[in-house]
Amino acid sequence: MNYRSDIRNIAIIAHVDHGKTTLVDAMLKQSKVFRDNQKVGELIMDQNALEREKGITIMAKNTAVVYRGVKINIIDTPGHADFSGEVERVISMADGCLLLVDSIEGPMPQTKFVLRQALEKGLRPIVVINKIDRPNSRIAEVLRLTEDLFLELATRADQLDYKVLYTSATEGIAVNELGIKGKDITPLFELILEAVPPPQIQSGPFQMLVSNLDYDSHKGKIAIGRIWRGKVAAHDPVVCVSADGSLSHYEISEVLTYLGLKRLEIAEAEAGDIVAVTGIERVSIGDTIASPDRPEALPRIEVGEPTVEMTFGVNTSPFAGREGRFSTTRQLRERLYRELETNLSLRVQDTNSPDTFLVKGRGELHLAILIETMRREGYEFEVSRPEAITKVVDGKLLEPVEALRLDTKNECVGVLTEMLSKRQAQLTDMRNNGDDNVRLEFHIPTKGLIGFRSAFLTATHGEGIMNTTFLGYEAWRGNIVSTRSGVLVASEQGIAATYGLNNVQGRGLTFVEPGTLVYEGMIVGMNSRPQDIAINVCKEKKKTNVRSSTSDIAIKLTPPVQLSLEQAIDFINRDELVEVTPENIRLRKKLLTQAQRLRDISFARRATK
Ligand SMILES: Nc1nc2c(ncn2[C@@H]2O[C@H](COP(=O)(O)OP(=O)(O)OP(=O)(O)O)[C@@H](O)[C@H]2O)c(=O)[nH]1
Ligand SMILES: [Mg+2]
Repeated sequence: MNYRSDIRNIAIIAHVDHGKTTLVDAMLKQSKVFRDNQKVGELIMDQNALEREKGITIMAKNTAVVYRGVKINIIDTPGHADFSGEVERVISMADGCLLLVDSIEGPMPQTKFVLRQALEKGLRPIVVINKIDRPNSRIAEVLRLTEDLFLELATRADQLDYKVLYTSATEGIAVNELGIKGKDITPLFELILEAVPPPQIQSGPFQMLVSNLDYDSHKGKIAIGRIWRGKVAAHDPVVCVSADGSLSHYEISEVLTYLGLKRLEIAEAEAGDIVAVTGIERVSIGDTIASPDRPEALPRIEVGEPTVEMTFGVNTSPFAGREGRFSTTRQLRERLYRELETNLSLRVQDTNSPDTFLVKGRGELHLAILIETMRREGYEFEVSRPEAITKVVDGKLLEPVEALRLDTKNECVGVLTEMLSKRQAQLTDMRNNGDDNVRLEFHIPTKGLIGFRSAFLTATHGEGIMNTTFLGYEAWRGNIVSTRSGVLVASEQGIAATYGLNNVQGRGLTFVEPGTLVYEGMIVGMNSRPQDIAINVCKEKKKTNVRSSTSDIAIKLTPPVQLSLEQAIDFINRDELVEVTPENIRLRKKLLTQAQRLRDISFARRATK
């Protein structure tokens, strides 16, 4: 077996927000891949609009820098548990990884998940304790906890023999030992060269595993992956081996290599490198591109199963077709199935109803990001409440169960444990981390987590931190009784008026402001009691001959509660939908008229569930 000493392939893995993308910034900036006057800002790799808005990485991405003549291929990954599929998808391209651990938070649930993945794939880890600039960092303890994690997860003795580095990604500083004053990120580059094994290469006919796809309006589909065997050059004939084993013949148009944020055309690339190739029209992630001489498939990428599902349907509200550019069944179906090419842990299924599709993902956020992306592209549609995906094994009904970790204040413990016991959670650990801070750990069925995030944020006044990790499937624990109160439903179509909304506010919270177009069956507020109430929000104050315009002005409405998309899908019950368009997010009853809802006998029964 030969090695390529001119390349290192590393993945950057960690729990959410521990500083992966910021560390990539530091590496890019120091490698001078930008022009001197180029303004690059922060979180350079998080280029997708939603990533920038939310400040999180959603998709794994490649970049590369050259240090002392060695090309370091870097893969930035997301840390949020809902995007774990992205980590699983790209991790096998690397030979080593930087496991980042926040110097205050220490190892968190997703740290464990990604380290396990990395060790299983045989990656050589380097531990990077990040954010050492933070005043109350507790580095010694974090190191000890990280060691415990390795002891728990390592399957071979040599995996315990990892190197440690200390960084401040925001300041662009890395040091090998604490107490040394660092000046730049050089020690990180040196350690990568020393501790990450150079890629092994096989000679022979070309073979590459496609781990990522991109699209360019001129070049068409771009297949990205690691070359495992042989060489590839522009105009080489190749074969693409797809999931069902079928072979299609193509000619490579271009071979591209990464440098900073750019992809540069090169004449030829060799085994061990991570490259992008164009010219393969029909290629999916997991396919092997190989020489026609030996078109053997590499093992396909395996990602974990989805745990949450919801339906996506054609918009059936009275306002359908008004706000979106794409609203037909065909357009919705094509878009959803197209998503499968890149979103590996997503599943899409047709249902009995031709206008409705079942979409399965790794969590509510995973699905919410897809909804938001489609809405921005101009799609309008309606989605149902997310449900945990159950399955039957040996005649037994099973459901997904997750570990839930909450960091909160002492005074919230009572409320939270009560809320969670109704959601069938079992307390597994409780620790006082000094002061007023408590860490609670639970095992909870996924169905009990649906709708919990917003309840948790309300209960902790937005200050608590919650994390979940998938544990596995366990026996079904029975239905959970919904504790959400009833809703206030518009009883007719029109424009919401101050007078009408004032009536609503007498009963609970409003979701719309005066001037909003509403339709019969649209949810305009939350009742403070368990029942749903239909209410005319378009009602104006009766005009009398006496001029009394001031009386209307005198009504002071409390500003409406504006639910974000994630809050909206978290909020609705089974007999409700969220209508999503590029311009609006509306909540509605599935059955729009009061008469229909009353007729639906099971409605009342379901609503109490
Ligand atoms: N003080 C300090 N803050 C840091 C450091 N590194 C990152 N941060 C901050 O931590 C936050 C999260 O950083 P990111 O780089 O987005 O974290 P990430 O690991 O890429 O997050 P995800 O991709 O969403 O999992 C940002 O506000 C950074 O500015 C550091 O060394 N010191
Ligand atoms: Mg990131």
